Amino acid sequence: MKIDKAEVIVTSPGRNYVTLRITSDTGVTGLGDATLNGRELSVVSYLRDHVCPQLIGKDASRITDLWEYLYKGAYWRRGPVTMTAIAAVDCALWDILGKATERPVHELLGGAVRDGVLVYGHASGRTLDDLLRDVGHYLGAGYRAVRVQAAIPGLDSTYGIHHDGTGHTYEPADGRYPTENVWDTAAYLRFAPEMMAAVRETYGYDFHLLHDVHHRLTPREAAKLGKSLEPFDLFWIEDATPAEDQRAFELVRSHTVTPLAVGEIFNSIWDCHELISRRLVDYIRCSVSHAGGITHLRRIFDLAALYGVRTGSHGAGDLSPVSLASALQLDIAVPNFGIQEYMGHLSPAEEVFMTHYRFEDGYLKPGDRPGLGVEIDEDAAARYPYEPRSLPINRLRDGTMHDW
Ligand code: GCO
Ligand code: MG
Repeated sequence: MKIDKAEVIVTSPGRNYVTLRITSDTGVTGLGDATLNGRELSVVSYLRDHVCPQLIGKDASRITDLWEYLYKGAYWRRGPVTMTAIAAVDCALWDILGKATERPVHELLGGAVRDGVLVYGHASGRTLDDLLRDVGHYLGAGYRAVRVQAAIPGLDSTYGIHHDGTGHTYEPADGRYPTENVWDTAAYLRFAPEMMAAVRETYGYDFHLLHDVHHRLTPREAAKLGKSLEPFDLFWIEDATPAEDQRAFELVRSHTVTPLAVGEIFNSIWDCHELISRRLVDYIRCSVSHAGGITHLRRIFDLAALYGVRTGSHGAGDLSPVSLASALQLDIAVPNFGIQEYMGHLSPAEEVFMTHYRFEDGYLKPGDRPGLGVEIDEDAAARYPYEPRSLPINRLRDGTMHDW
């Protein structure tokens, strides 16, 4: 079974998504998500100009060899653009193999080891009352795990708060410059325990509570946050410090037992092997579409399993339904699974991507369609052309650029 075609589809149904579609000479198609939020077109070029031409004529079922061919063959290893492109090829090839053998991908990975994938939803609010209402909405809908974020009193805007009640926090397509937010660590550190106390006082402890710090603290500040949140029994705090400094976690770890999660900006096992093998984190959160696809993410998860670190794949709405379908195939098949982020997708993404996973009682079920279980409608995709958007930036009150 040889690769006959490799095409890149760019579309913006609610937000921008880049999809790689590979077709075999036997007429089987496979999809891979190649979306890199805010830098989408760089991956489009990497694929169209460099990778797609090299795929033609290759054996579609030699997935690991093609992974190595693209990783070692480029000479320039790792990095988000390269690894997102390789991930898209990898997922598309798993999709083809699944369809060609009439098996869902998780069966090719060894089969399901659980009945459903525990997911967390995103609750947020401009005020504590709004946040509490939103948490109630998720619990009422059957979620067993909820991430909470609220606007910090005294700041004009805080990243991660819904604009429109959809659960999504995307940037409006209003020009080439990113939105600028102002950040104040002291105000945040005072507010975070108050927010968690309000959530636990209102809804109790019988669900998992998560929080994302978006890389904004120093190790000492992160340690202080972790300690102050211990009474509220969090499932994790995510991205407490800038993620590229793996040693930073030593200090955080030695001062708090609040579980730590990191990984959404990592793109290879080399970014996290020290964190994992030294047990400095509890959850590794790389995404299937930014960390080299199912083949490479499985290596990261297997390494994590050796050290008792569990998985918590990134699943924000800026990753397409193809990414979520791919993540679920892996989540259901790895023994050390922890949790999967689930934001869902903005309308009209459902016109473009036909998915078969379903939410039931706090879990996502990947379904048993052959392959990844997701298709794209190219005519629908063409109705939603690409719109340039940037992620926001963060400055301190005096104008200094701050960590994201
Ligand atoms: C998350 C992420 C998002 C990111 C986004 C960047 O945990 O869902 O932190 O909030 O900002 O995925 O592209
Ligand atoms: Mg995050």
